[in-house]
Amino acid sequence: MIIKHSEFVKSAVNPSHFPEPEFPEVAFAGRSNVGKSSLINTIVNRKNLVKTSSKPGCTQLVNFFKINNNTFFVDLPGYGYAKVSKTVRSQWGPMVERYLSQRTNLMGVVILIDIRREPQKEEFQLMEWLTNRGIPCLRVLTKADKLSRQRQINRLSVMAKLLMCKKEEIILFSATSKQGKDDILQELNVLFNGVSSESHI
Ligand SMILES: Nc1nc2c(ncn2[C@@H]2O[C@H](COP(=O)(O)OP(=O)(O)OP(=O)(O)O)[C@@H](O)[C@H]2O)c(=O)[nH]1
Ligand SMILES: [Mg+2]
Repeated sequence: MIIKHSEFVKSAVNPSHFPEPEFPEVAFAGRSNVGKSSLINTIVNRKNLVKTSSKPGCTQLVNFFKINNNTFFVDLPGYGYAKVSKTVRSQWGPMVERYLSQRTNLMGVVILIDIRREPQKEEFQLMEWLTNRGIPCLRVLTKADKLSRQRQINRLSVMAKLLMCKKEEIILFSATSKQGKDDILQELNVLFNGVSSESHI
């Protein structure tokens, strides 16, 4: 997928405020501070399309972006951040679940996990929930630049075992070095079109 145009559409909490599902859509999910907003900025080649922050809990609403005037990206608020207020925390689950269960145009979910952390129950629950509904997911390990190449490869093996998938099904990514950017764009193409841009057929 080549991204030529990206624009913010709106932020919303309730499905009644979501934009019409007129285009296929991919959502980005993961723990607070894992780098969801930074990943979106990297793949759309913009520094500040999405607001990022070193403080967790930056994105608290479901944010919609229109890409190439024919698809949507959705930046979901991060989970697992203890310091946001109880009200915000108790709203997270229902807000994200409402989003995931009601978007008829959802083609897939990119699940981001910090390369240095173990996957937690939220990631396993999300993956199981998606599998049960037949929604494909793309697994991305973020902040790869924090580890040497050798340690990245070691973590990839460990994570593949923990996530019960092949190493080839996990993308190593860094918003700082842009490592893995092209792999993500290629896999997004698969999610949106159901075909690989590098099909060998
Ligand atoms: N070194 C490094 N830092 C990163 C990378 N990606 C994100 N960060 C930093 O991690 C912090 C959080 O990034 P965000 O993109 O705001 O994270 P988020 O997942 O959107 O967080 P919430 O909106 O709170 O859920 C920021 O300080 C980023 O600069 C990366 O690939 N490498
Ligand atoms: Mg964010």
